[in-house]
Amino acid sequence: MTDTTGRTTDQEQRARDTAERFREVYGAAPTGVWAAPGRVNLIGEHTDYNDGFVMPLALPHTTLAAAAPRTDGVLRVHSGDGGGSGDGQTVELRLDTLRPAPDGGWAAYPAGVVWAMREAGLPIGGADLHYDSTVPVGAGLSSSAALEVVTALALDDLYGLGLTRQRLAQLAQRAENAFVGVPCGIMDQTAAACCTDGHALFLDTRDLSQRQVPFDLAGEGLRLLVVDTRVKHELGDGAYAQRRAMCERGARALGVHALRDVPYAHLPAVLDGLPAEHDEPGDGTGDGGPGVRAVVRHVVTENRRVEDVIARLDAGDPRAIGPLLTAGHASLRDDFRVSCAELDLAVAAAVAAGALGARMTGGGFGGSAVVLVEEADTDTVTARVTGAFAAAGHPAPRIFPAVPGAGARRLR
Ligand code: GAF
Repeated sequence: MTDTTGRTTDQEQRARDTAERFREVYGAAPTGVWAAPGRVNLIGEHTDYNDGFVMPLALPHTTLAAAAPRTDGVLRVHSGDGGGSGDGQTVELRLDTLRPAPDGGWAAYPAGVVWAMREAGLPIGGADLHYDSTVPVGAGLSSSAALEVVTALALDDLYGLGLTRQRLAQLAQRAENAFVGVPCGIMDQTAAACCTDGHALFLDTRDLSQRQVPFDLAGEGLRLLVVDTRVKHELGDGAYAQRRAMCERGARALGVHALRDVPYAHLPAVLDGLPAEHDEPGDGTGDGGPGVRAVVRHVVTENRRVEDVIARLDAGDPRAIGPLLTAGHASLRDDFRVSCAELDLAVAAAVAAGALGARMTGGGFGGSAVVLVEEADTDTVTARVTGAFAAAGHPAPRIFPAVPGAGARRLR
């Protein structure tokens, strides 16, 4: 099988190719080849920095790293640019001079992981790394987390650390927060590290407890489609941080540690009790962001939707999650205000064409939507969404099925 760029999607072949390319770049064979996937989030958006619930699943799209240790305190990283990161140049850094580097380009992600591991006191030396990725960049499918997590897993193996997958995810998040400078939550890195084939991952981001929830759509005659709107999404800009700040302001106003602590049953009374000043938008970033009342409403209802999705899946009724997905989108669009015209159009066109439910996935402001459809309706829904984009004058979206895949692993 080949992807849209004509490259093989067969993991073993890709692992061989990546090892071969490592040898060309660095002049010796790698010690091994590792993989980490991109993800979509089924439900639970902008809850992970509110101690809430999330439910991502891993995509078959992966970032591969071929790696070998070095003894001279040097880190070298090179990307084949398959997935769009890197420019074909080898970046060489000394471990003892690694410093947090906003605007450090793609190499800041692997460098940040090495920095975070060393900062945590782990005995990490130098390494040569070559990457190849099929995770679309800027599509809201967590290419950054895949890059971080595959680096963490490769280093973990190279240096025989034996860290848990969750610990690797935390180190990867630390790299992104403190080194790259993006204030993301723990969802994407945990998805890349901990997802398993055929499952969605239920994660409680407060205590990091996990449950693998069987998600066999094909067996049910269903499909989950990803609609990549091709509107580039960037977490690094101010809007994500602004939403996060508003949530923190809401928690302070309500006297709770995090918005997770607002019980759903008390939500109407809690919202009524907030003074009118909490309807004022944003914090002056000028993006028309939501006020405190709206972000509280989104987070509390979204956590509830995650619980309801799990209950319906546990009851063996996956079709019944459709309306919850669509309700989640409305909340992200109207209350949290992180959607955009293309995402709204993808969701509206899919639902109008008979999809069971649809929502934006990931941070928003572009990126991708997920659409739950009867398998038999796949072509109709795909055509209607594509047609709606053409009619609106938007570039054609890229639509493909999300088959729940495996988390990070060693390939050879
Ligand atoms: C991005 C972030 F990286 C995640 O931590 C999460 O907050 C998500 O946006 C929104 O749910 O993917």
